[in-house]
Formats: sequence, C-alpha cells, structure tokens
Amino acid sequence: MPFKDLREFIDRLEKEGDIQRIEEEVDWNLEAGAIVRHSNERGLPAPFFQKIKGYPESCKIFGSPLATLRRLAIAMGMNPNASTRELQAEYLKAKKHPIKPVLVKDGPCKENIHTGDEVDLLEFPVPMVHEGDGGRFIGTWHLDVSKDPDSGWVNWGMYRHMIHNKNTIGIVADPYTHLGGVYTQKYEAINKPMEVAIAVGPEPILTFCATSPLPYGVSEVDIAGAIRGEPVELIGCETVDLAVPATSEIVIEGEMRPCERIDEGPFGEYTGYMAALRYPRPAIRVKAVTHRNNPILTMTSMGIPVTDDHVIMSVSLAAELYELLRGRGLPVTGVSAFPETCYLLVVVAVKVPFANVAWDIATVIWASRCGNTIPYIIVVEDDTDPFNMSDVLFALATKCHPHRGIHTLEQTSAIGFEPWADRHEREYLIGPKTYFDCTWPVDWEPSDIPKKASLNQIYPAEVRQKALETWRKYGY
Ligand SMILES: Cc1cc2nc3c(=O)[nH]c(=O)nc-3n(C[C@H](O)[C@H](O)[C@H](O)COP(=O)(O)O)c2cc1C
Ligand SMILES: [Mn+2]
Repeated sequence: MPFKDLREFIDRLEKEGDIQRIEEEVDWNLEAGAIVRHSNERGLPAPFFQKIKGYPESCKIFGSPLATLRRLAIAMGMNPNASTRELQAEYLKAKKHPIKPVLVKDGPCKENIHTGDEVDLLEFPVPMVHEGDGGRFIGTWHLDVSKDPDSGWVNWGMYRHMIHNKNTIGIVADPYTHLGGVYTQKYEAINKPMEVAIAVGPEPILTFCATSPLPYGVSEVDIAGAIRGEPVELIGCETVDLAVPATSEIVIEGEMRPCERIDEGPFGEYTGYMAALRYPRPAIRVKAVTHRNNPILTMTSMGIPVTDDHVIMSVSLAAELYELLRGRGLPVTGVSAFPETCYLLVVVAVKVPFANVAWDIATVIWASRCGNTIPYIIVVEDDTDPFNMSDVLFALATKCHPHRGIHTLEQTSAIGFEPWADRHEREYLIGPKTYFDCTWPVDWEPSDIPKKASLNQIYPAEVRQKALETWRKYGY
C-alpha cells in the first residue's frame, strides 16, 4: 500500500525507529539547519521538530525525509535493506508502466486558503539553513509544477526557493532543467508569465520523482503513480491552471514574470560547498498559499554528503544513465553514482566491445540532459563492481594510465556550482569534463595484460578450494 501522504510516511519511519522527534524548542534561524546537517553527516534518523521558536505549536518542521538509502527504499515500498542496484531496477521497471494521476475535488491541502494580500510566507517557520545563505529558504524539499504552453505537457521538478519578501520567492532552475528551459525558451520568448505551483511536503516518493532526470515530454507524476502502484491524487489550484498533490502540506501558487530577475543566493549546495555566486535569478510572485491544519514544513540542509539529493541521484540519475547507455547498444553492466561524490562523478562498468568504448560512453552521457552536468566519469570493465567503492578505486589506480587513460575536454557547458570553478567559469557556466578509462586497451596482446593476483585468478581451482576449506575448518 503506498503512503497517502507525508504523515503516513512519518508514522512508518516512527515504527522503524528512523525518526528523531525533537520536543525542545528549536530556532528556525540556523539551529534546525545545524541539527539536520548533523543527522546527514552521521546517517542518523530524520529530525522532526515539534516546536519552533516564535511560531505556534501547530507549525512543525520535518528534516531530510530521504537522506538514507533505507528511507528511500521505504518510500518506494521496497525492503528497507534493498541495495542501490535493486532500487535502480525498481525505478526502471516502474518507468515502463506509467500510471496517470486522477483529479479529486477535495483534499487536505485546502484546509486553509490565503489569497492576494493575505499571503504571508513567513506564517511558516521557514529556516535560515546555513550561515551565509542569501535568505530563508522555503523550498528545499518540495516539487514544482509547470506546464509547456505549446503541448500542455506538465512537468515536475525541484528547484530551490529563497524568500525575498512575504509574497515573492526566488527560483534556481538552471537552463538545462525542464522548467528553466520552458520558461526562458517558450514563455519569455512570447513575453508571457509562466504559472508555477509548489507543493511542499507531498508524499516523499512524489518528490523523488520530481527530482529524477526524466526525459523531456515525460510527466514525473505518471512515474510516481507507477512506483506507488496507484494513481497520484491531484487537486486543482486556486489561482493558476495547474494541479498539485491533494495531500501536500503547503501549496504555493504564483507566476514567473518574463525577464524578471532578483538577486538570489548564495546557498550551501549539493556539492558540499557554498560555491555559486549571489546572482540575479528568476522569481515567483505568489498569488495564493493553501495549507493543511498543523502544516509540516519539509526541509533539507544541503552540504557535504550524505543528504537527500545524493541518495536520490545514486538511484534515479544512475538508473537513467544505465538505461540511456544500454539503449545506445553499449553493453554496460552497471552505473553507480556514489553519494560521496555529490553526483559530480559516475562509474560505468562495461563488457568492452571495441577499442575506446570509454569515449563513446562519455560522449553519450555528456550529450544527454541527465548527464551534461557530470564532470567526472570513470569507466571500468565488468570484472569491477561499480557499486563497490574499493573495487573502483583499485581499478582507477591500477588500470587507468596516468596520461593515456585520462581524457579532458577543456571548454564545455557547466553548472556554475563546481567548487573548483573560477569566477569566470561560475558566472558563464563553463567548465572542463574528464573521463578515466580503466579498461585494458583492446590493441594490447593478451600476454601484455597483467594477470590479476587475486585468489580467484592466480591460483588453480583445486588449490583455491583447499585454501577455502582450510579456513572453514578453523570456523571462519
Ligand atoms: C533537494 C534537491 C534540491 C534541488 N535543487 C535544485 C535547484 O535549486 N535548481 C535546479 O536546477 N535543480 C535542483 N535540483 C535538481 C533537480 O530537481 C533535477 O535536475 C530535476 O531533474 C529537475 O526536473 P526537470 O528535469 O523536470 O527539470 C534539486 C534536487 C534535489 C534532490
Ligand atoms: Mn522533467
């Protein structure tokens, strides 16, 4: 049975012992962010703040819903101990059987409705997440709904929202994202505002799908339905022609005016640093806010691994790349994006079919919507388990030629968040990309390839068998 809403998910985590209720009063100003951060850095249960300084007891904050693989597995309705590879397989399976949402007339997100002058986003205990952030961020765990003006295609994504004032928020939807692309290339081109609806605190798997790098034209809500095994219930908005999950905790409706830019950021980011500049970025003028009684504001405290986005991308992004490469006929056997590498690095394992297959893999990834932001790719042979970091480091150190095995393209598109980027690169979103080829060259003689000195490869089967039996005799 899928979760009906965030609250049912919280109840389940409570049963699993994976929530820390915090009854003491906590300050929205940095303190909540610091506690969530601590839970991320130690892999601890998700903090659930019951009392926020200066706010009524009815307002609560829930931090890092999916910051561990275990919580993501639970959200997907899987065995809590499922592996990354298993979650990837489940995600890819669901994608084959999309389930369209249904529209309902009533839902808890309409329990309170504020429009026009009544809108005040600071009625919620919006956190100042990190010291040095450009402001308080109401959107660090939510989903954004928008529509293509030509085809009517509805897109979900997650793009951060900083508060400018009580009814204006920022949005960072990079040009390569669907919302960012549709806004600049379609709405601004015809000088029309773009409507946006933001659902804060929907059922967690909906947020997971919103952040998945699904291709253009695919509606994330259909994939969410597939993972749930039941359609998502949507409800129409009050002031925009969009629909949101009916059980969302808080819904923000508004529009992005063409060509409007307001200084936004900085913010502690998924790369583990506060690297991108404060910069004029698009904004959303809020027309209505609706919310449940006793609303739960969801938040993350982005930064060094492991946070929600690192866990999510180790499943969805890596699975998308796997499917993409397989779809191009490349005999890839696994793709991993270790949470520790902030999805700036992916590892691809392949049964080498021809010389320099690593080049094909890298170019397919870099030319794709979901892979153009990944500056590092490690290509290993299928005898290396791409999900085992020790195996990957061993392959990198022993099979990648320090000169011929490392290939760099100097001037490519970039995201401006890379901690190593200089000021010019950050401002113009330019940067290098590198792939590491950890495969034995196809043009080597078989006798030139060193034999691996492992138990499995360098001993005759009977000697290996005997060695194992000897150990077993000693009780190992
Ligand atoms: C917690 C979290 C925060 C994110 N914040 C942003 C953001 O501020 N800007 C952005 O462009 N992408 C952000 N992303 C990544 C996008 O959600 C992701 O690229 C998604 O695929 C975008 O949807 P789209 O492909 O439909 O455009 C974030 C992801 C997560 C998990
Ligand atoms: Mn999309």
